[in-house]
Amino acid sequence: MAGSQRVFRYVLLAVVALVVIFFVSASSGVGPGSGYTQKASELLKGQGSVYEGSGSNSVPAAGQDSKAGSGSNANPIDVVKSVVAPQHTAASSNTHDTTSPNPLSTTSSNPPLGQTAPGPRMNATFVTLARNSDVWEISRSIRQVEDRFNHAYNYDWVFLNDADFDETFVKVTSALTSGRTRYGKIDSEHWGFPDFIDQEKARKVREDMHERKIIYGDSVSYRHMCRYESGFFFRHKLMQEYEWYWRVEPSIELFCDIKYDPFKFMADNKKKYSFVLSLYEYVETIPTLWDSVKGFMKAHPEHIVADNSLAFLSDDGGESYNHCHFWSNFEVGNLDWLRSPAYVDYFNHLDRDGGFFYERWGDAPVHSIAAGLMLKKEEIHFFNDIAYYHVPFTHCPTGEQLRLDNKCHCNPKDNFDWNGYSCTKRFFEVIKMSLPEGYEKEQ
Ligand SMILES: Nc1nc2c(ncn2[C@@H]2O[C@H](COP(=O)(O)OP(=O)(O)O)[C@@H](O)[C@H]2O)c(=O)[nH]1
Ligand SMILES: [Mg+2]
Repeated sequence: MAGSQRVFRYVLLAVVALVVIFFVSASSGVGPGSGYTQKASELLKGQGSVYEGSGSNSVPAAGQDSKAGSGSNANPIDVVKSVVAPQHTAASSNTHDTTSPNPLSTTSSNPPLGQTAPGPRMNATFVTLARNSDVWEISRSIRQVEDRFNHAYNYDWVFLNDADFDETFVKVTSALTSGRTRYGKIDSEHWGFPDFIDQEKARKVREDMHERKIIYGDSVSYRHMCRYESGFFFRHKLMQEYEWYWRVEPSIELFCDIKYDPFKFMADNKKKYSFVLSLYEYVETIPTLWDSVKGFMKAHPEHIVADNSLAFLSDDGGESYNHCHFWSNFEVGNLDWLRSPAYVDYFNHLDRDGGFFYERWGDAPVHSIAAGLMLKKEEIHFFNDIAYYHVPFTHCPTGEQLRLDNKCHCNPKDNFDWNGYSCTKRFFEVIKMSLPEGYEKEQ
């Protein structure tokens, strides 16, 4: 008992001694330890400036010169601040004006928003056919195209309409685009019934298709749109100066970064037409299209190229159409090809047969058949790395590494390519290319 009392007295004495030493050193401005206490209080002050967003030690915003802040000791404090930043309390978290750049962040190979990619640009433009009422749907598409690609390339964007674009459409779309925007009105001769069309016959067709519930079957404007996209958009005055186009429709999505220039890719690799999705056309809308095509092939055998991809379009050497087509709401293509005598003869032949109005021929099979017959196989390109959605189909690139490298956010299970209703597998067979690794898992 006496032993433990002695131990207690020693402990008490030690505590008293420590308290005395502490008071002596804390009350003195000089002497050992003062440097540490000063630094500690400065650090606290520094933290205060992060939390309160005020004071001479406030941190420069990201991108600004950190030397523009306070004194010469600003930088070491900045580092400490950024390290302590995760300890912010809820009450202080809404003062971000002094938040320092994250020292752990890494730079990406994709140019950050607002920075342009080096290198030459092609003579190319985006092109969109739209109504004023499409403004918010096309805005969504533009934002995606800009974020995923064009913020770094700043290509022009041509908007075409059968009516005048209104102020809102122009204001909103030009604010969203990084390149030059141009707005064109379509000539009435390119958007309307040609004089050789029997209006009464066309009206009866629409009534009949309405009754049979064929999608857009009763629509006049949809037919004008399909005919315009088939035969005229590339001849519009605003489009004349370009060699390449990329078609963009309202409400599409792009799921991956595009870290190179697809226009330049097309030019460098001698491509003329491209696609991301392919499928079978709704046969009720094109019952006599292939008859018209056969008539064209007979009238203009000089336009049919030797090394074509007829096998993509027909299973019997051209006797009948298998209804495979590239989905034309996405296209990157060559305008000079569309303006060539071969394509214009083809369009004129089809137009004369009247199927844009007596049936409901879509521009997708019209473009696809032209590409299949009048381009060499190797001039058609499948962009596996451009991930795309237009209701109701998704092209999500096959190949996990590709998706990770390009920051894709599509679910590979949604990929349509290897589905039985897609014609993309057939395209691979025709061009004798092996299917991308991992395709079996997506079937
Ligand atoms: N100016 C104009 N554009 C149209 C008209 N109808 C369709 N479009 C555009 O033509 C493209 C195809 O039309 P959309 O409604 O997307 O057809 P879908 O994709 O086949 O269902 C889109 O870019 C539309 O904005 C129209 O009457 N006038
Ligand atoms: Mg559409």
